[in-house]
Amino acid sequence: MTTIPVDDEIALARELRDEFQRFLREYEFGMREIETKISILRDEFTHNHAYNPIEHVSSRLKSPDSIVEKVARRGIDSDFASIRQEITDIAGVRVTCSFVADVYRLFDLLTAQDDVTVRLVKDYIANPKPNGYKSLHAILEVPVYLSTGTIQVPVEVQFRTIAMDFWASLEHKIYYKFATQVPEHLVQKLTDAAEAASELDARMEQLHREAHGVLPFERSAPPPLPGSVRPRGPPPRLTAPRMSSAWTRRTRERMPRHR
Ligand code: 0O2
Repeated sequence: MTTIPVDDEIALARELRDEFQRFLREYEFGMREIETKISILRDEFTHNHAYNPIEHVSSRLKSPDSIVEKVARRGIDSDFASIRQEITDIAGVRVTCSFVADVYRLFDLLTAQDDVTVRLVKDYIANPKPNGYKSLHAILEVPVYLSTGTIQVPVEVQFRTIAMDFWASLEHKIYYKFATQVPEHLVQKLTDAAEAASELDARMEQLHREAHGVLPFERSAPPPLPGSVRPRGPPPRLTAPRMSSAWTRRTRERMPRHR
């Protein structure tokens, strides 16, 4: 058996650590690009429409442990090129909106930008998970301009309402408390709670419309163009979430299918 001198081992470990940090930094830059875009949309909305569709935004980089766990779980080769190709949620941004209509509107506005490429859309609002989980997930690619050239970085953006976010964070805590073996009666109660959260979303949006009339973007956007091809420029007017879901569904049909 060949032995590597300790100094060489340390040098190798440092090299690997540096490479991993460089790798993660690319995702951090991509995440910042998306955060900036969302922050601009939020400011522009607030100033031009006196309305803020975003309640809060949070971001996270997947931890090295979590990346390693996913590589092992999915049987992905452990080189950087394979991880880059296969794991698309290393950078994640979560946008919590007031209403479902805002979720779809923000998705439309972000994905209409020329330098944003939509790689995959999973609409768990139109098609909730069996446990009741709802959110609109999109893997978006944005260019990051480095001293060495331009790279395309994937960022997973999750759009949801406050009610969906409340449910998801509680469910996440329960899931971890029971180490994934959640008792059946709690599973059922969680699913019922998801239903209640959806009803609350619908009621609050209805209430808002009764108090304030249509949402600002519904007032100012041009009417939808005929045909199913989505034009560049301002996205079609969304009179109700269902219309937006339809657009998302059409988009998703053109996207690679999720597993
Ligand atoms: P974190 O720290 O929140 O990012 P996979 O990524 O392989 O686990 P998949 O099917 O590729 O799963 O991705 P999917 O369906 O888009 O879901 C990934 C993320 O969505 C999760 O990330 C959660 O954030 C969220 N999510 C999906 N399903 C549920 C659910 O049932 N309950 C809750 N609370 N959140 C969910 P991570 O990686 O688990 O963690």
